[in-house]
Amino acid sequence: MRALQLTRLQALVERVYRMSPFYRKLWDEAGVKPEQVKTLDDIRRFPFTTKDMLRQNYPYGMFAVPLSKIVRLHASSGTMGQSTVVGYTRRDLRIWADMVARVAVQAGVTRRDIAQISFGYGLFTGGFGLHYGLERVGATVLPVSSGNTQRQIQLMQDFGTTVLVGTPSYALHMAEVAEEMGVDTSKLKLRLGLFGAEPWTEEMRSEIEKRWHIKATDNYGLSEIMGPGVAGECEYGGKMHISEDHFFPEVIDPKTGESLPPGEEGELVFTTLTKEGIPLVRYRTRDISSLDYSPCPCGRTTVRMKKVTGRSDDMLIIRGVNVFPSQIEAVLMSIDGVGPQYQIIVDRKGFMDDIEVVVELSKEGFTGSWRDLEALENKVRERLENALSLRPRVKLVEYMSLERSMGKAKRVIDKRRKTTDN
Ligand code: DLL
Repeated sequence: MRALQLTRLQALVERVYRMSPFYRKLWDEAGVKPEQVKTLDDIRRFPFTTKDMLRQNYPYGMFAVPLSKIVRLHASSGTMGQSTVVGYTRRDLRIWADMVARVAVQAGVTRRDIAQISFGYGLFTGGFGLHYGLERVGATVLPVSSGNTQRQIQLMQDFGTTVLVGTPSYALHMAEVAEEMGVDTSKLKLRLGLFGAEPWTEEMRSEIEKRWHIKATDNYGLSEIMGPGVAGECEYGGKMHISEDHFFPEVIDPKTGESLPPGEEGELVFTTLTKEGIPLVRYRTRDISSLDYSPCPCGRTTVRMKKVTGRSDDMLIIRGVNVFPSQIEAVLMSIDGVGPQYQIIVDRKGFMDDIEVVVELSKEGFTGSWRDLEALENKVRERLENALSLRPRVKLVEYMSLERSMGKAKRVIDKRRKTTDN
């Protein structure tokens, strides 16, 4: 693997230097040359690539092939500022499908499966990415896209869907709708879920598994690097195997940029070893994870990454305390009576940061007694206070009153910032 990565890395930096005016300028200014890559560690001499650089070069400034060689464009999702555009050559698309196929097979998909894709089809990479990868496996693909939830559940019953593919938050919403429709989820053929595109906690995984009677697996990717297909869990779960023959991973200290040793948590950085359309060298993902090179019981030898619990930039700093939305989610999911739907609203009152957690009662959560409601609210507040070292305001709201998302859930509203970016 190391030898393969080095050969690919050397070819990559040489090609990028030749074909990309952006990288030539960046590397000339940093005083680095492709010939300096003699070992894998030499990659550390090269400057990082950031999302801002992609934005500044919108739309095609980072492409390393002429547009005539690009056969597909996608764009990053969820940004309120300038979005970023990615282009794929025919070869990029073939490798992409192979990489998503790996993720699917690792999770347990076979050609006998019927896979319902509930990711949006469009500029977002989720729908098309999973689509071609699952076809590559030979599974029967049901390209439903996101939305129209009742119909999704109808199709699931009619066609005998065995694998559900989408965001974890949408999977949970679909379960609620199934329940409302009176569908007994234990009677469905569904057995496996491939979920990704947003952070989710172990508690949320258990909830999805319980409600759908399936095994829920995690997979990770980002449009800039390719889309889905960068990493995914195997049958042992927990950590995700990275396809490191195509995506070379590093973990750095997000503050200093220093490389961190295996096992230490920091920001994930990827170099695309084989990509043609828009190759990236040392792309900073902002995602927080760590790398594990120890052998996996499944027998695959690729490095594994820890589940991404947050981004270095979704960390909220509230009155000086660092808070990750995932910490709040874990607390809420551990309390009976409140559901998995919540929102975190951060604002500034005068000079003070103010945090409010709005959480929905579960269907059975409202007993009809105000006293019970008050007790539940106090319990939520106390548990959050213990977990966060911070006293948030808590507001319980009616079951089904918060807006559901069909794609990535929007959990945080930070009114202190002008724009948000995920
Ligand atoms: O979300 C690609 C994708 C689609 C991955 C479908 C998996 C399944 P973007 O829209 O560019 O691409 O968003 C990428 O989403 O940097 C992470 O912050 C977050 N993310 C993606 N997968 C996971 C995951 C797609 N499994 C950004 N866990 C990334 C946590 C994830 N966060």
